[in-house]
Order: sequence, then C-alpha cells, then structure tokens
Amino acid sequence: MEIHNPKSKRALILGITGQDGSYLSELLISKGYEVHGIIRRSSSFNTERIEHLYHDPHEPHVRLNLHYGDLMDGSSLRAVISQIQPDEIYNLGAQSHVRVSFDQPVYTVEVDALGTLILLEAIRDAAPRARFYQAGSSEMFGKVREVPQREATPFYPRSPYGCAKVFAHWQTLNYREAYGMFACNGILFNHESPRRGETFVTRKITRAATRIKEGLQEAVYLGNLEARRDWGYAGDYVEAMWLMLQQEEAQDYVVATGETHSVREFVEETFGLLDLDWKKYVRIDPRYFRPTEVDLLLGDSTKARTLLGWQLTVSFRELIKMMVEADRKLARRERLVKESSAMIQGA
Ligand code: NAP
Ligand code: F7E
Repeated sequence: MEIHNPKSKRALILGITGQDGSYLSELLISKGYEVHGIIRRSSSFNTERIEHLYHDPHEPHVRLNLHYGDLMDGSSLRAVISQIQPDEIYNLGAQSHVRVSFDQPVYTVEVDALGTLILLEAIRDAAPRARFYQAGSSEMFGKVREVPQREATPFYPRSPYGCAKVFAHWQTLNYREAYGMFACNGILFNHESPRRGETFVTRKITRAATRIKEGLQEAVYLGNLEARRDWGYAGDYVEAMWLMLQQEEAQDYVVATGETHSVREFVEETFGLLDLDWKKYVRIDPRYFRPTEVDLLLGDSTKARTLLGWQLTVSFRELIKMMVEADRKLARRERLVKESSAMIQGA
C-alpha cells in the first residue's frame, strides 16, 4: 500500500537496489521523505541491500515504495513519475562496471547514456519541476588532463562506460539550459562500503582477505595493482547528492577525498589489518587488465565543500577497517555454516 503524506517530500530513486541507492534511501527516510524506487524484474532477489528498509518493524508508516521499471522503458518511467509527482529524482541506475563495459559496450551505452536521456524526457513531460540528480563519474576524466581533477577539467573517457557517462553529463546540462530544469551532475570519485558490489576491486580484496583468514579461500587473482584511485565512503557521498538538490541554483560538483592510493596500497592495508603477508596470497591474472586503463584519479572537491558545506567523515584507513570488519563477520558465519553442515554429514 502506498501512502502519500502531503507534508513529506517525495523522492524517486533509479538504481535503488545498488550500493548508493541503499545509502541514499536510508538518508532520505531519516529526513522524513517518502521514498520511491524503480526496481528491475529479476529471476532471483535483487533487493537485499534495501530489505531492512522495506520491512522495518519499527517503522509504522510505509516510507519505501517500489515500482517495476527500467531505464530503457520510457513508458514505465513516465507512468511512475506522473503518478507520484516526485520533488526529487536521483538517477543512480547504470551498468556501472568499467571492465564489463568493454565486453558489453552497446548495452552499457544504451542503459547509461540513452537511458539517462529517456529518463530526462520522461521528467520533462511528466514532472518538469522535479529536481534531478545525475550520477556522473570520475571515469569521465579518464586519461587525466590535469591533477587534481575539478569541475573545469576537460573529459577524456577511456572506456565505453566513461563515454556513456560523458553523454549523460552533457544531456543533463543541456536539459538545464534548454528547458530550465533543475538538473545537477555529481562527478563522484570512487566510493566504497561494506555494500559495494563484490567484483569492484576494494570489496573483492576485503572479501578475499577475510575469507583467506578464515581458511575459506587460498588466493585472490587481481589485475593492475598500480592504478591509483581517490576512494571515499559511499555514506558520505550520498549526502553530497542530496545537498546538490537543496541549493537555490542547479550546478555540477566534483565529490572526492583529495587523496589518491594505489590498488597495491589497498591490498597492503587490508592484509595488514588481518596480520597476513599479502605477497603469499595475491596472484596477477591478465584477464583483469583493461584494454585502456585510467591510471590516476585525484579529485578536488573545493566547490562541494565550500558551496554545499559537504564534509568527509571516513578516512581511507577507516574505510578499509569498516569493510574488513563487515567481511570478517560474513566469512566467520560462512565458516560456521560449513563446519556445522560437515558435522551433520559426519554424524
Ligand atoms: P551499483 O551498485 O552497480 O548499482 C547500480 C544500480 O543500477 C542497481 O540498482 C541496478 O539494478 C540499477 N540498474 C542497472 N541497469 C538498470 C536499468 N537498465 N534500469 C534501471 N536500473 C538499472 O552502482 P553504485 O556503486 O551504487 O553507483 C550508483 C551510480 O553512481 C551508478 O550510476 C554508477 O555508474 C555511478 N557512480 C558510481 C561510483 C562508485 O564509486 N560507486 C562513482 C561514480 C559514479 P539491479 O540491482 O537490478 O542490477
Ligand atoms: O577498479 C584495478 C582496475 O572496478 C579500480 C565504478 O564504481 O568507480 C568504479 O570504477 C581499479 C582499476 O573501479 C582488479 O584496473 C586491479 O584501475 O574497483 P574498480 P573503477 O573501474 O575505478 C568509478 C568512479 C565508477 O564510476 C564506476 O561505476 O582497480 N583492478 N585488479 C581491478 N579492478 C577490478 N574490478 N577487479 C580486479 O581484479
């Protein structure tokens, strides 16, 4: 059942089942929003990250409403937008894996580039006064033209994913200028958390190291250890998305920590926290290298900090510790389940 509380602001999130969608939902619910999300039909459950919000026994009002839809299906988007008349719309939906975008370039561009345009058209038609957030990416800077990267740094994308995000960025800006829509681009650098997808490098490392520690895995296969990224905490980054839509004027902002670290440093720190010598467990597999790599990302978020008052709360080392602790719990649970099923079989 959906409840429209006239006093609550209404938000619609595309990509609500992803890492950022789950943190953003939590943030908006805590601020009293009525939150709506678009989910894709899937043959298995894809709502694990928002389960705790959907079925919260302590929350008497329904604050999370899910609707089936897809960025490629303009008619379903138009129907949902027209029905709920959101105050704010966040487009976090994407095929977001850079390596996969080389294997599925056309699909990635369809969803990430064309999908954004389809959504913008649906908003222009059904709720032109809704405020719009587009999930832009530091991958648009690619082969970087300056260090650090800021809003004025020219784009040089290095993957189908990066190219698609550049298209979506310019479309968003164009809808702002052409139709006066309140549309913002966030140019977010890498952000991670215990809810990060397991095939992104940070989570792959923390998951593997903790499973190795618990005797569940012998080694982990990685690609380029020398790539450098500006890694922050997803919980901090969704706050910046929300702040962008609370301003008087729609603008674009870089969101980053201002620190860069290599994949190798991430590995060393993770295995170090578990008292493991990473060199014994990390193997290099060329399959994880990319045809074109983004070697160095380092963001300058002066504008977001000054105009939005945005602040970081979690450092690089605290982020790794948080991810290691969460994954250690998962690995322990997995080991206990294995041990008890072995005991039952042996009984
Ligand atoms: P994620 O965990 O991969 O989540 C992506 C979300 O998009 C999922 O909810 C997914 O649904 C949904 N989605 C995929 N294809 C869709 C389609 N055709 N129609 C509607 N929804 C679709 O990504 P994330 O890390 O939360 O990132 C959120 C957004 O920020 C993405 O646009 C990403 O490209 C961008 N971004 C991320 C980072 C980062 O470091 N995390 C940095 C910059 C920008 P399913 O669950 O059904 O697959
Ligand atoms: O790779 C290297 C890899 O896949 C980071 C997405 O959220 O952030 C993310 O894109 C680096 C790359 O993230 C492995 O070559 C080494 O240099 O974790 P990643 P990404 O490509 O930076 C941006 C901002 C987004 O917008 C994207 O949506 O790590 N690397 N070995 C590896 N990467 C992976 N995935 N797996 C490896 O085994």
